[in-house]
Amino acid sequence: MLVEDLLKNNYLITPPAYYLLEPHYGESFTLAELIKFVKSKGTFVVDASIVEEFLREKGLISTGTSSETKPSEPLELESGDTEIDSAKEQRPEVLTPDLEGNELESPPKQLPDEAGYISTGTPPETVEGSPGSSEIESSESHISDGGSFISTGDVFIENSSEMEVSEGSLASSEELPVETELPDEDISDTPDDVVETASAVPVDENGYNGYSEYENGNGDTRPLVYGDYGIPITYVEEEVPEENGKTYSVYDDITITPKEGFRYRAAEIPEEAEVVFDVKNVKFNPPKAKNAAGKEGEFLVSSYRSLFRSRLRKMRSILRENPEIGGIIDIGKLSYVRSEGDVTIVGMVNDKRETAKGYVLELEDTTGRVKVFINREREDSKLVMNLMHNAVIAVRGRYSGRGMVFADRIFIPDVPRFKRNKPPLKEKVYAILLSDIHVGSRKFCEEAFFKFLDWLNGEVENEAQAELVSRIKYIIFGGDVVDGVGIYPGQYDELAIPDIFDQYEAFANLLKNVPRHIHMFIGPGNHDAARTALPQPGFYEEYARPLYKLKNATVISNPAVIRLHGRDFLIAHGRGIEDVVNEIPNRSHHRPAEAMLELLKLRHLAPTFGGKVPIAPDPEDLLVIESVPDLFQMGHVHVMEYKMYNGVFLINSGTWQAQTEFQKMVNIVPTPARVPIIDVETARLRAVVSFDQFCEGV
Ligand code: D5M
Ligand code: ZN
Ligand code: FE
Repeated sequence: MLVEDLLKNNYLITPPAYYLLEPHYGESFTLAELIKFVKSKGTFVVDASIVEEFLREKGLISTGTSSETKPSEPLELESGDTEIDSAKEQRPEVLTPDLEGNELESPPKQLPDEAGYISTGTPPETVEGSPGSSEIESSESHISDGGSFISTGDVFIENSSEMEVSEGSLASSEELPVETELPDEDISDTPDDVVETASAVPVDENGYNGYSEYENGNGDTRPLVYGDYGIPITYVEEEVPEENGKTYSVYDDITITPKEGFRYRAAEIPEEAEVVFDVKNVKFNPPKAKNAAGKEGEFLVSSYRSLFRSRLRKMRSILRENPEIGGIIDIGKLSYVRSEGDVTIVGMVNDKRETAKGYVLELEDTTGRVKVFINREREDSKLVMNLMHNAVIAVRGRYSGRGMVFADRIFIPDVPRFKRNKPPLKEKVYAILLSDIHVGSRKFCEEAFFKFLDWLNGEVENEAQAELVSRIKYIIFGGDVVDGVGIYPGQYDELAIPDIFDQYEAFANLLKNVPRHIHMFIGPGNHDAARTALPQPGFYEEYARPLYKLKNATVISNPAVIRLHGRDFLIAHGRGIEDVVNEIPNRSHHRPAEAMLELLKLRHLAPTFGGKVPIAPDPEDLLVIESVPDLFQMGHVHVMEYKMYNGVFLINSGTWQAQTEFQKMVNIVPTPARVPIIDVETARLRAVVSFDQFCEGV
């Protein structure tokens, strides 16, 4: 009711906010009051922090609640609410590389022409100008460099400029509902439970059952229903299900087989694939309660404590690989240090604050806490902006004796700059990276996915494409394979398949059409039937059984590391990106590869506790990027982008879901139906094949 009332007024509410507000709704505040308050905050997304403030102002909760639940909220460096930021944000411009110049920026997503879009059917051409395209060695003339885009089906090309689509969505986002005047009747308390009560109206002693008939003017008679307040309302007949009991397809009738005579080189190349890291395979030593009466809370505290220790231990050994970092001293032993000598400490960033002259950090290790000051004049102070809460860093400086270290150096874990020379492969073999398929959503790009399956089955348009398809041996799915149920308020109305079992059935039925010699690796995301907190061990078997039954698929955890022909692919769904966007200035959902780089440099997939991303109290921190991968894939933000950094290829794989109503409101402009193809030997992009012209107006 609260959700619908807000939606009617173009306001959104997050699930945590909903649970905070719901008990008070209709009793202690009115909808109008709430909307007025939210509007005064300049946003239309009702989130937990706004609700807490609102409830505090109304005296419904005591002050201090939020500081208890969010111990590590950024203080002065807080960059404000992401939702508002992204809502106001215009299309991102192409930023120039800010790193050591050995990185590669992918083309801006909405400019296919500049990116070297190859349209098939007409003679293929390569458009130069993809920044850093020289980074990717091209061995073929046309679908060569990292920026190549192959668009299939040129028929659709002329009238399907991506530009128009994105401009359209921008234009609509300019009329954000923030400015909308609220018509009075919208916020009046309408009896919206009328329909339910009407259907349950009992027959009274006069034989009156609340129903009468009315003529709708077309000669069509329908029962007239009186609601609670005697107000006549229209009786809406339930949809009559089709024969099989479903009004939707789960694709069980779709069979695509390889085109006759199509030769798959990949079928002849021996598979070399191994899941080298999977959360499911990690054996934990669960913490022991002191006695049989040990409370759940005791386990939790104890688990988080071991998680913290585990993170510190892992990060410390990563930091130790840096030859610049010498002997590390425990924070608890700082007071024994002779003053004025240099010390190096390693700790978790609990807090960061900007002061007039620089920054103050609070670092914690297992022995204690200390404040660290770094002057703005110091080169390394620039690193502070990009430090996320609960990341682990090393600091070198003088200990003042007053509980403060004056730092001259800050070391982030980072990735060393060296070439990882791997033996060449005898034969070219390719891997496709996908994520965020969202099967079951009305916005799932069904037709584009069918075309993709046709393509995999040899329905290609030229020799270059045939070469690509022929050598595809692996497909990796990085989560959100289905849209799920109950993920966000109002989702039900956007579902084509409202049943989670059927969503997995449908996805598996689609995957049955992937040629058998292609090995698929499928991991979960936040929309999947899986543990919501990170890491996610896999899909709940009960729900995703059809996936487990697929002959040529392996379910992986989120995160996981897959070794393909000796190259390590780190796969994670990517919720950590949300925290990056929240905490680091100038990072946005529109530029996921940049955000991924921040995580890679901090060597953690989701460092922040108590932020947007729930972290499970596992006794070991499995989200630390312990060894440097050759390729790092994430999804989640629905935008394809890639980048190179110190020998690691970072890529966000985009989505197969067109823009949802929710995304429209928060100005998330997806890049659906793109297929990035990775050359396994180099672990770099070989080509991007786009099916997006089949995904318009979904
Ligand atoms: O995420 C799709 C995109 O939507 C991604 O950019 C995150 C964003 N998203 C998802 N949920 C929220 C909420 N509650 N607030 C703000 N932004 C959100 P997906 O996981 O596919 O739904
Ligand atoms: Zn998604
Ligand atoms: Fe997601």
